[in-house]
Amino acid sequence: MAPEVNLIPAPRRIEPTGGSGPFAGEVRTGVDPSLAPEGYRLTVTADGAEIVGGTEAGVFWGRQTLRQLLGLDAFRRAPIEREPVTVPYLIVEDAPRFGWRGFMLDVARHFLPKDDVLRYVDLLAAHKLNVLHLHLTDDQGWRIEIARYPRLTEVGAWRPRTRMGWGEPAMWDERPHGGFYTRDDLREIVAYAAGRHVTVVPEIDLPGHAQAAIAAYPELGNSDVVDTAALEVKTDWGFNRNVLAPTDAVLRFYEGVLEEVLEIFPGPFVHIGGDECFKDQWRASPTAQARIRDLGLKDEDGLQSWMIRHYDHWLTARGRRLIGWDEILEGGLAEGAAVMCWRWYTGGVAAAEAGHDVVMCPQQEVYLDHVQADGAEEPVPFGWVHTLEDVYRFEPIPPRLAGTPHAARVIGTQANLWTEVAEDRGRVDYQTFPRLVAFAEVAWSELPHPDERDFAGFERRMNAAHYARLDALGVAYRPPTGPRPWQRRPGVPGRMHDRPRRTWRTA
Ligand code: TNX
Repeated sequence: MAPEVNLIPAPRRIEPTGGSGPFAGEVRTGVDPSLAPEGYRLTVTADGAEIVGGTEAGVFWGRQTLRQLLGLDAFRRAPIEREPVTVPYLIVEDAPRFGWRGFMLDVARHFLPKDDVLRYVDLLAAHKLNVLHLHLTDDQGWRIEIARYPRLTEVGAWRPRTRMGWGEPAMWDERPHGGFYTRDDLREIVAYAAGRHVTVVPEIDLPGHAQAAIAAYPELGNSDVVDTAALEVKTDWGFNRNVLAPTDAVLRFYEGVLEEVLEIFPGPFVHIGGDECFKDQWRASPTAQARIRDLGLKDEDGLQSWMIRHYDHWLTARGRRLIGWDEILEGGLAEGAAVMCWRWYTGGVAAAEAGHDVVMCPQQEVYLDHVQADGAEEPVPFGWVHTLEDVYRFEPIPPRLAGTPHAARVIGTQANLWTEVAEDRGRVDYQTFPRLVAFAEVAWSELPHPDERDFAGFERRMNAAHYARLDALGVAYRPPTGPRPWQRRPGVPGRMHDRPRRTWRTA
């Protein structure tokens, strides 16, 4: 009997050509530019396998498909089977739906050691995801070594203790936490990812989410309204009023940071954050108010968009493109800038209609820090419930754009893992898997309308083959039956969103 073919993400076309036989190990590859750039054709016969890709990336994705046909040994670090594996003879023709198939890892809230990041590159590649967005800086930590500003990591990468969970009563892990990647670590991550056709997108978050930088260099903050010298790397979570000052010195400082970022990361996109910038300090600050007057701006929101535009032009002049969270849209952007939509579909729709490229990652659908089931056993209560099925039924093209020319502005989609309540690799694995597998199929495969998606078929492939692949890869995913005892976090308080979750259906 021919072995079952349980490919994830589902390819466009599978044509069994009859029979099966032992795989002798031969793989011939080639490039045919008439195929889609990341597309491929995989042919398995008694003579071995042939993979023709539209580019080398296509060949690489074809190899990932072949790997799934080759059984679990192909997912272990060393083979353990003595017999050659039996493969079905077939032709697979395939190409991705979206060019940006991303995953964001927040290494700022909790530092994830370099080895774990490299492992995530492998896990993304195995699922045909091609963008790793590293959220490198935030209030709670600065994780990228910058040669000209050593205090960013000497001071900004460390905190004395950490809020455990995100609820009341407050609980603390009294152990100091921190860490950072050297520039060479990051070059290694970039090179390792490039070898797997994964692009690393660095994020330097400004003008909010920057308290770790202010703790290192107090002159970056609004020192005319708060004692920035007394600020420390933040130890708990949530909105933060301590934001960067809108001064020339701050603009120059971050240009210095970005110059080093550009040296390390060769990709077209640089993420500058732009989210959740509280304006209280700017309202109170004579310096900020003088700036608003001098620039002839309307208000503090104008100031934020002036700062974002500054880096937009700065990056464009250096041949790169700015991408930021959907708040950057407020106030207008330069042409090449792209928007990452995290709040419903609203920002994505507005950005696409204004002619900007968009990556859809709404928190209502694909925030993997949110819990994946109801119930007291689920660690750690946060956000809305996004089940595996919810993620499988996520539709990246906003309904309002579907069928319009603006839909082409949606260059892709991304799942985001914030790590306030995911403190180590085990928690990161648990929150990310298996939902990232469903997400990978959404990003790669041409799935029908969410209502018509065959979730039962996806689950069947998961149960028949893919959980075993994750086991072979050593992924500590959430089992379909719920957390294992050591995956629970009894007593760690969290906070669920009280507003009802709005989805693509109601957007
Ligand atoms: C909102 S998404 C944030 C993050 C938090 C996240 C928690 C975004 C641009 N900002 O700072 O970590 O919610 O889900």
